[in-house]
Amino acid sequence: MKTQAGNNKIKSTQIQTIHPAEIRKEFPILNTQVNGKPLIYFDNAATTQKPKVVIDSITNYYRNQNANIHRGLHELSDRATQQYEQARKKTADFIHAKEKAEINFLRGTTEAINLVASAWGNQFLQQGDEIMISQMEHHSNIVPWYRICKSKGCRLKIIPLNDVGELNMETFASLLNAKTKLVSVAYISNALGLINPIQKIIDIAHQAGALVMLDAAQAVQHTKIDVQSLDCDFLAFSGHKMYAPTGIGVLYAKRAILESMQPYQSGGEMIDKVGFDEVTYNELPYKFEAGTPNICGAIALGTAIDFIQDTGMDNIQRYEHELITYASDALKTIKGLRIYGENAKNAPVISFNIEGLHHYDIGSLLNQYGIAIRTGHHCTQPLMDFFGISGTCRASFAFYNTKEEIDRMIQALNHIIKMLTK
Ligand code: 7TS
Repeated sequence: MKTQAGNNKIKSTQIQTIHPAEIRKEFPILNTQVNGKPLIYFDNAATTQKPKVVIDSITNYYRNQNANIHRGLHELSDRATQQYEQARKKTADFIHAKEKAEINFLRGTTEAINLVASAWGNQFLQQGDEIMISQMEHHSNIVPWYRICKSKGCRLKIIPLNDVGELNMETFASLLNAKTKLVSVAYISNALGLINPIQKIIDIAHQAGALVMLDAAQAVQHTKIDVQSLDCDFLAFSGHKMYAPTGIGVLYAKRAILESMQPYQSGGEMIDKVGFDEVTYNELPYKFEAGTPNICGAIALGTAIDFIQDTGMDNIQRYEHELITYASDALKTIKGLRIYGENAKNAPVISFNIEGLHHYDIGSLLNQYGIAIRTGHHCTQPLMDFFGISGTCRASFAFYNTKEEIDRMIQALNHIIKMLTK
């Protein structure tokens, strides 16, 4: 596939279908052998593989461009600064933020949620206030809220799930009241692949006077996001789950909210003037980027965004929906296999267990076939408690995966079942 990094005019309408064979050529790691078998990588919800353009962007940065940003008068520093700020603009456009000052480059989703819980929470929460999250959240969207609620004397309220594991929206509405200051939920569940009705959540929460934070760690790589039309107040995501390197992530927030917030960490680029008696802070977005940031990571995130845009999010979504439907139908042919939290519109993430077998054994044995899935609680222990299990097998797909790979997983699972139930 020919990628045209930086060409924003290449849109999904120009490529009608995903050709996995072509896409796969862009991801060198997919040629790797594992245990003497070709790698089948179904752990994309944990982290995605990186295309050549992203790898090249990293190499090129350190070979030709490395310099610290915003602080050098010399040419190299100027170039690095321009590229870093260009990546911020690409990121703003990618989620349709009003302006690039609303994009804060951080390490990832976890850091972004911690920033909001800590900086916003410490400043604006009062004793007796309430924060609402859901039963299906990743620990990164539980623990920061748990901690700030403990320290401020606030109440952490939980949106319960219905029988199949979806958010119970009626109960959600009834739990809101004037004390609810913020609702923080996953756009897409990392353990189940369920897509939450976030527009409804935002609208209902706003009517009750609460702010809304979206954990979009599992959404940005699978669906178009428009923060202005959603009207969410905060949104967090990680570069490494969308074909960019680890160590770079984003906190989006509305300008007025960011301006009202005190800084999170201090030092470096976040200052305006420093004296021993008084310190003033830099303007947005530098106010929340203390110290030398991950310059190369941000630039590579910009390249990953180009790669996604060139492929077309509509095409990615259509193809990934084909994959998840195919996988779900195929898994259901296996006797004793239970899928958790499935509905017709799931993102390409599927969690299952097989009666009488432990998820850990299934995962270890699939590894012998060169197949990488994730097993365990997926950092969602309260969700596992809801289902009364210790964990699941989770297969999560990206648009470089194929139906043939899914067939090979099904064959392997059938072998494993035969072997373990002899
Ligand atoms: N929120 C969700 C919904 C996630 O899926 C993850 C990571 C995080 C937050 C944290 O992201 P980080 O980049 O800051 O670590 N989820 C997973 C997973 O499902 N398997 O490994 C990591």
